[in-house]
Amino acid sequence: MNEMTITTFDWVPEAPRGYVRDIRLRWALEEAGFPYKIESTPFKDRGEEHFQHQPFGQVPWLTHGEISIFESGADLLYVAETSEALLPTDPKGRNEVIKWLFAGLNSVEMAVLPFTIFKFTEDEEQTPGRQALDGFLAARLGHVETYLQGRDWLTDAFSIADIIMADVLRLADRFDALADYSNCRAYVEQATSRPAFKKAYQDQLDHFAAAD
Ligand SMILES: N[C@@H](CCC(=O)N[C@@H](CS)C(=O)NCC(=O)O)C(=O)O
Repeated sequence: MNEMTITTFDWVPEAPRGYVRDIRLRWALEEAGFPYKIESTPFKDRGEEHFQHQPFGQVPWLTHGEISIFESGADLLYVAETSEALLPTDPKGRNEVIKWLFAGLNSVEMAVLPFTIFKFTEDEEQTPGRQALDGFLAARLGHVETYLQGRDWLTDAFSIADIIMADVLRLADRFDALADYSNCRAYVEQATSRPAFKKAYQDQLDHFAAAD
C-alpha cells in the first residue's frame, strides 16, 4: 500500500501551534521511520468531506489507501501495528502498552483538558466546579508522578503510550501544572528531546506558519 497521510488543519491561531494533535501522528511516523504525507483541511470552513473522515469536525485523521481513521489514539495504534519500534509484538508487552495508551487518553488527558481550557480562556474564578477539577488533576498527576519514579518510560521501552502521555503532560507543563511533579517534568523533557519529536514539532510550526 502507498504511504500514510496525516490530515490536519490548513491554519490555526497562534496559541495551539505546536500542540495540535497531528503532532502525535507525525511523531509516531518519524519514530517508525515511515514516509508520510501531510494534507490540509480548512480550519474555518469545515465541509461535508471533513465530517466524513472525522465526525466531530476535528483533526487529525490518518488515511492509508481506503482506510481512514480518526482519534489520535486509534491512529497511533494503526501506525504501531506495523512497527515494532512503537509496540512490542509479544502479547504481554503489547497489552502493557495498550493499557497505558488508554490511561494517557482516558485517565490523564481528560483531567488535563479542563485545566487547559480555563488557562486558554484566562478564567481564574475559583468556583466549586473549578476547585474540584483542579483537585482531580492534582490526583491524576500525583499518581503518574509516583508511577514514573525510577522509570524512563511507561513500559519497558519507548512506545506509542509514551507519545500520548508525554504529549498530554507537556500541555499541562505549558501552564506550569507540573511544577510540583519533578518525575513528570523529567519524563516530558526526555521524551521531547527525541529527534523524532523535535522534527514533528518544527514541521507542525512550519506548516501553520506557511499559511499565515
Ligand atoms: N480525541 C480527539 C481530539 C481531537 C482534537 O481535540 N483536535 C483538536 C485539535 S488538537 C481540534 O480539532 N479542535 C478543533 C475543534 O474541536 O473544533 C483525538 O485525540 O484525535
